[in-house]
Amino acid sequence: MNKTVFITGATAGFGEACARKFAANSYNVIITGRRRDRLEQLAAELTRTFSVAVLPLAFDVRNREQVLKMIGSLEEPWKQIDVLVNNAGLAVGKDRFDQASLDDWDTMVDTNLKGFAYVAQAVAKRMIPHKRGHIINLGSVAAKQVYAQGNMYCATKHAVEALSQAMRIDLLPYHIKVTAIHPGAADTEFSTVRFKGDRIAAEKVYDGLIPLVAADVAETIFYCTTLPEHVCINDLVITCTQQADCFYDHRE
Ligand code: NDP
Ligand code: 8X3
Repeated sequence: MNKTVFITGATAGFGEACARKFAANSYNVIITGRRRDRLEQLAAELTRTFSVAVLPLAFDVRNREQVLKMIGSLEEPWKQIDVLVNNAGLAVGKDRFDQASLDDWDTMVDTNLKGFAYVAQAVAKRMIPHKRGHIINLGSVAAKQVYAQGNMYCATKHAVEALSQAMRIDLLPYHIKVTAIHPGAADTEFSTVRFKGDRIAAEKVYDGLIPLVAADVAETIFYCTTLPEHVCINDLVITCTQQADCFYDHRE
């Protein structure tokens, strides 16, 4: 029987690439995000290309009731989730601490921290009765270091790091693996969202770099799910070869 993966943020970037990678490897996929049209297009493509079952679910991870309803009401054959890719997230703005918008901060906390935790808990509850499962959380190099004007984004990603450790400890009795993946600069819609549609500012982030692309991160995430039952990659940092961490890169 095919396994099932539940992916948040599947309308773009890492989540979309994960949907393709897992479907190509015969997983049935639950794809989620707010943009319903993109979910429907992707669902049609995956069904056609890979002959797997696909369930598109449009919801906002910030809405606790929606998260609980969507995940709590899954029926056969979607009830048993083998892998969660807990990926939906964003940076909004890149401003000094004293100048940053409180609305931007709220959006990041509500999405990257609270929404992230709501989804993880709801899916963990589905995994617990089966005493198996794999939760893959998207952190960032910003979970490891704090850079100038990264304030609240870095704080939410440090929280992802902390909550990944917390999940790993508390879910030990249920044989649930918890992997935190921490990418560096990756060319997705991330920077366009961060700079609120300013394409020039977004493109500057990758100037002189051959950055990661979404498929690189999806390959790595998928690899983590292929290890034997008794082996878990707990924490993994992945950057492009020209980037060492948040502070050092070599642009040509
Ligand atoms: P993208 O902007 O390309 O994709 C983000 C995804 O998150 C979209 O599918 C979006 O869907 C979804 N999303 C955002 N807000 C919500 C919400 N409130 N409810 C539901 N879904 C939401 O970014 P990436 O793929 O690059 O980023 C994915 C994750 O990886 C994020 O957590 C990000 O912080 C992290 N990351 C990114 C890096 C990068 O350089 N790109 C590096 C390190 C980590 P929709 O808008 O349809 O809701
Ligand atoms: C995204 C990577 O360096 O912009 O998490 O924070 S960075």
